[in-house]
Amino acid sequence: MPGSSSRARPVLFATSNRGKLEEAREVLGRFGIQVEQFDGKGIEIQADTTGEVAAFASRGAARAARRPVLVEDAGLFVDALGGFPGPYSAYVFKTIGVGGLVRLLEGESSRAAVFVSSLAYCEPSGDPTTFEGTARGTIAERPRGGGGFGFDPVFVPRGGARTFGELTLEQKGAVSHRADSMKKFARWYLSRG
Ligand code: ITT
Repeated sequence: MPGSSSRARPVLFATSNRGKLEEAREVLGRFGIQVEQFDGKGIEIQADTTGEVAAFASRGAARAARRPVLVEDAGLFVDALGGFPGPYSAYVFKTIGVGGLVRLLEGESSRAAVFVSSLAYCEPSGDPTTFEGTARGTIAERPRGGGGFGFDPVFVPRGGARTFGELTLEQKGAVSHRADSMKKFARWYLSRG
């Protein structure tokens, strides 16, 4: 239950992405879990799944921090592109950007896509536990909204009309892939006592 319990010590979140950090704080804060940024995500391997990338990085980050850490690897999987960019989303965003992704979909009849968030929790001498969250939706014809980060201006979550970029932090936190994985983590974390 959100707010029913809390841990005194903040959880470290190893990320360099301010948007992810704000979203993690908003969602985990509802559970009474405080989040502190750790600037050392460590090695990001190349792998077919975001889960493998997050799990591997979390081991290195936990050992570097000497404290339990969270690492998230997220990606946008577009159906018409065979799941591309998926685990390569950060690279694709940096290179061709939102406009490039929209151009890749010109003439495609399907604009369906899914955002996946793989969140790995690891203690310095332990093995990672991974939580996965998803958000299904479609890629908009053109970018809309200045909120969020990354591909937010072109992702319309299922059941809505506005892009993630047009939503507030709280609105995105009600439906996003990151909120989904973070809530799964929070329930597990608090249930451990
Ligand atoms: P860290 O590795 O430091 O956490 P990052 O931005 O590099 O930050 P990822 O490696 O997980 O994060 O890359 C995921 C990319 O996918 C990210 O850069 C965005 O372009 C995109 N992405 C992931 N989640 C997103 C979201 O909620 N909204 C928009 N774009 C997102």
